[in-house]
Amino acid sequence: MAKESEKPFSVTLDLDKCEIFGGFVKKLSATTLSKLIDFVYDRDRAKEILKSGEDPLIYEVIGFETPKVEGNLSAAITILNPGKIGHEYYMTKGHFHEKENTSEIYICLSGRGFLLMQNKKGEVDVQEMARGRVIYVPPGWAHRAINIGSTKLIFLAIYPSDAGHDYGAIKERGFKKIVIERDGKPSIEDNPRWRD
Ligand code: PAN
Ligand code: ZN
Repeated sequence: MAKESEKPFSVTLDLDKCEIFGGFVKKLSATTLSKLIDFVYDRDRAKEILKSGEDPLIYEVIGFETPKVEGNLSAAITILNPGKIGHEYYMTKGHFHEKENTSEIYICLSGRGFLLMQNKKGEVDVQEMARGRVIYVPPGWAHRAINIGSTKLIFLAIYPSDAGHDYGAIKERGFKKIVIERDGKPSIEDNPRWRD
């Protein structure tokens, strides 16, 4: 078989089942609560859940990654489960791209959510995620998906293969905003842990 990206290839994205398979597709990561704990707001609650012996699966990423050289693109779906840690909805860690001048496209396939974005100037943007929404993440904007619904939030991300994922800043400071359930509804609020 030819190496990824040396030759054209195709895979299947089942738009009804929201599954991707074939060719170079593989599971790229699985994130359980123990891997997400440094990114959540209510770490005491997260510790309680972990102490009870549970380490729930929060999300999985499945797709193909071509070699990390300029000009290549990769594509992966993220399956983000519904749920909360305390009042905070399940979410991805969120990251800046290591290579600053790289953008990304998110195509939502199923579920309901928000894509929370923030740049280094501290500007924040939130886009709604629902089947059929296509969201552009410009260069320099960190991005985190949040599942505010009761079903899986599934989206396809297409990104430069050499973009790289920088989780450091988000791990340290989080985003300026958190998304929590208040009075039974999603609410975008200031992150009390945020420091300028
Ligand atoms: C996505 C994300 C994926 C998981 O493919 O990597 O949704 O989120 P975290 O990487 O923040 O854990 C993407 O944005 N790629 O660049
Ligand atoms: Zn990204």
